[in-house]
Amino acid sequence: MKPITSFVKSLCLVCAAFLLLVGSLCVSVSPAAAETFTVKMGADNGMLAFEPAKIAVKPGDTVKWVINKVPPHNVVFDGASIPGGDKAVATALSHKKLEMSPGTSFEITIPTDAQPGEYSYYCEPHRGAGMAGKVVVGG
Ligand SMILES: [Cu+2]
Repeated sequence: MKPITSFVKSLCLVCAAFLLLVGSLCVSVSPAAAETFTVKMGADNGMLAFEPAKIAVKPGDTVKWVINKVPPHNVVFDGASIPGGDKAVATALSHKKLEMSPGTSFEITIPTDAQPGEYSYYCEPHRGAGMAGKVVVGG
């Protein structure tokens, strides 16, 4: 009986080691969790600007725009200023509604199939004042 018992014991050890290995592989292979980036609308010093004006994201990440100073603001992408030039994509990324109250926020998730490149946007009422930003989508 003894040899069988030790065989079972070593089999259990092999199983445990295998499970540990599989577990650690799963952890290292899983993709990085999607992140949320916050962009203030209206700089702290009252300038008509997005802060930060340029952010780097990955497909699946979310951008959260928050009204900070000198509202109203909105976020408009147009077909001519995004990779691929697809108007429907630009419209889906935009938040055309003017937001008035400091603290109000809205979020836009970058589609997982978004083309990499620079997505330029602007604030409609303050476009003339140069209130514009960029979301740079990495591959
Ligand atoms: Cu604005």
